[in-house]
Amino acid sequence: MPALKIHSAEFKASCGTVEQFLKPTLPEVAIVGRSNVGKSSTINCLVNHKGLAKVGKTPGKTQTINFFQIETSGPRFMLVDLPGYGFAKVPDRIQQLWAPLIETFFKSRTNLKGVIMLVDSRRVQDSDRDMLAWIEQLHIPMILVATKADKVPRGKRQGAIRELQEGLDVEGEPIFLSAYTGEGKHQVLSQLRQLLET
Ligand SMILES: Nc1nc2c(ncn2[C@@H]2O[C@H](COP(=O)(O)OP(=O)(O)OP(=O)(O)O)[C@@H](O)[C@H]2O)c(=O)[nH]1
Ligand SMILES: [Mg+2]
Repeated sequence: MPALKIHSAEFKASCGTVEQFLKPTLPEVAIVGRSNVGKSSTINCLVNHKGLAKVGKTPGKTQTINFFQIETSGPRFMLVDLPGYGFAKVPDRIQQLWAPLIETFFKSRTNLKGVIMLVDSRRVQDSDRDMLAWIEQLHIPMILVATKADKVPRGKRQGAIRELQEGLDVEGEPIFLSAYTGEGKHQVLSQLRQLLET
């Protein structure tokens, strides 16, 4: 399937509580993954807009649920940047605020078409496997993406794929994406189109 063409992206809302969630009017796709895995960078890469989602050197940069409205060659939709989970350096106090927020998001968004699940192409952790299993259990369609692909040389790709499959307990191959070089972007946009058109 040809890739989705993105025409524009616009920040709509930043929500720190469930009450602030936007009315579910458009189809939605959420970006999920550990803190610092590259969620915000991936959004900027997919929509060709460098400063749109705020990127951070330290984990825990995104602490609210951020909605971006995306105009495309196909359907208009909402791309949703979630706070990351499972990074030891983020204080428990903050993680305890995020977990219910993310859980309510998944359970209440009737218009959620799917999630783009991000894992670091160099290492998976138990929290990744838990999150993936939970999304599957909720029957939410998923695009699995391995981020920071520029850090894994071609010669090490097969090994990295096997490690990811074993660590996450999945059979399919993740799409290797680099927000820096754009590798894998076309594939993600193609799967995104499929997700939105089904
Ligand atoms: N090498 C490399 N670094 C990346 C890539 N994508 C993101 N990064 C870096 O990883 C760090 C985290 O990126 P973010 O996009 O803020 O990650 P996040 O998942 O949104 O993080 P939180 O909001 O804290 O959950 C930043 O220093 C980015 O520059 C990539 O494709 N390649
Ligand atoms: Mg972020």
